[in-house]
Amino acid sequence: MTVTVKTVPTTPFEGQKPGTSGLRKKVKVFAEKNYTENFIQCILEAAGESVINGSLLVVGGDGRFFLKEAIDIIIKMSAANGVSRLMIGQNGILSTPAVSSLIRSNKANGGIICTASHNPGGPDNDFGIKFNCENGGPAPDAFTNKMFDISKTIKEYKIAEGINVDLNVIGTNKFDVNGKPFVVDVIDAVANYVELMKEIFDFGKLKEFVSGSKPLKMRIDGLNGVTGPYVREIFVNQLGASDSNVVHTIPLPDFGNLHPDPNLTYAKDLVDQLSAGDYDIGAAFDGDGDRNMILGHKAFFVTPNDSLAIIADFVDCIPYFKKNGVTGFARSMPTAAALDRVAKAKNLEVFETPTGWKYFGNLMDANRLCLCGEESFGTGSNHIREKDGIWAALAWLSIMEHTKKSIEEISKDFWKKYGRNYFTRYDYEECELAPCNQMMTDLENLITKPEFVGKEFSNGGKIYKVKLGDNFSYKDPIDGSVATNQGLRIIFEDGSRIVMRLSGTGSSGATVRMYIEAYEATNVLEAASEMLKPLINIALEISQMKKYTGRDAPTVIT
Ligand code: VG1
Ligand code: CO
Repeated sequence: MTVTVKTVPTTPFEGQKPGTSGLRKKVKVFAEKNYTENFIQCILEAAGESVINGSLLVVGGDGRFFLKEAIDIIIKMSAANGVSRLMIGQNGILSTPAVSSLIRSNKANGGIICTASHNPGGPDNDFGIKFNCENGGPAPDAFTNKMFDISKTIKEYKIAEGINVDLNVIGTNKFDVNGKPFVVDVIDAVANYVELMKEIFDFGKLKEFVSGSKPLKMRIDGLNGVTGPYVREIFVNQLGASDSNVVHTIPLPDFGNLHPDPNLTYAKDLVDQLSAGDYDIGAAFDGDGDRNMILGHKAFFVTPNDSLAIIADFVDCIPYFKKNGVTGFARSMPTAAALDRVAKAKNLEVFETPTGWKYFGNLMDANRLCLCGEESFGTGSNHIREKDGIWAALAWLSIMEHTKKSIEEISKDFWKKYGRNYFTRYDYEECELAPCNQMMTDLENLITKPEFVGKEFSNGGKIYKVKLGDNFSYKDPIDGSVATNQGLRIIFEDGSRIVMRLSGTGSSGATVRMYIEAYEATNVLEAASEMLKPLINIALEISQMKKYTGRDAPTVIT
């Protein structure tokens, strides 16, 4: 059957600017006439030659509301814009790490991921779309800026309405679009990713550890996001865990009304279950499967900063790193510096990048970086070009198996060895945008004045002396590109830090993130909330948080 291509006139929408990780808006916005079509046209035009003539794109999403509609549009528009072949997960399901892996192992030209990640889903909540490049990683700033530019002048989009694919059925669908072949492969969503995990970790050892003579007390929580099928295949089918070890493993369009963000506030059920003391490890992942939270017995919380640093310390117990060697490490700027101490001990390079996984890609491609993470529950390696939740859980199982110790013991040993970077993050979600912008402007003006350096702040018997105040910018060591305005930093003489930035993943209003970090060489067993209280108070005072946000307290404390 020959399908014809239709050119549809359209007009620009305001604000189709991808943020930290793709474009995220309310479902109702994506569902507006031409809204999604415009954005897909921008992606395909920005990718240009690389996605036409003989090209392959991987397409999938986290199962949230509006996924099927969006994928239908992507199929029809890819065909119309000259893409040769699409590879789509069955039912449209693919986790973000799985897309990254599929792009790499199939040498695809890129991929389109339909997700708003950790943002809630359902008809009244969020949807999102992002483009990943041929290295499997999120499109860099230069690419997303190009997309945004196109979105401001777009006049038409192309669509082949006659193409319909049944995403329930695995198989190959062939079409003829104006005389050119167009193929859609609907594939098993988990197989490729599971194979990759089996190459990275020692599944034989892990199976014995998880389900051998003394089965591990483990609770893996998919939060009704995309990881469910991956969790079942890996932990139950491959590692022999029992059904009761895995929960919330069916991807639901509204995540069963859970907020699919694996932190202490939103993954409350996991925290409660672990608190009761029946499990030795708990792990949860976000909507699209790239974030993770790791808890030990009695809900002992491993901060993502420590998790990254501890994995770095034990990198040799993961076969992948033994085989491929260990190059450098990296963390995003707001992430606490525990990792830096491990890098120093191992005599390896460590990079400090802006927030967002896209900034790790070049370093990985240049083989300068093999392990990295963010304080926002993101951990991963150069096995793909996205952070990877299940990978992090398997890394922790490998460390537990190797050390024969509990998660709490492993963490405390680490602090004894390196000291502890106490860390907390306060999120003020969905505040009014204008006053938050004003707060950032005023704070930047204050902290970048020359006389700010050397100023002393005291609270709760502690005195902090300012060493540096700036707005973080980053020059990519590989391609020299510069990212400015990446967050306000106040760094004190003793290495303690206050960092403030506005989130780039919200779908409306402004979310303020305040990050607080203090290092203690020997006093490592205190409660973080107590240890950091003076610095938190100082941060609230300097920023005048309450005045600008109108909030007495944050929405989420990590
Ligand atoms: C947040 C996190 C950032 C992460 C990003 C995408 O961005 O802080 O570290 O890379 O989300 O993660 P922001 O701009 O809201 O602070 V995901 O799992 O939502 O793709
Ligand atoms: Co995510």
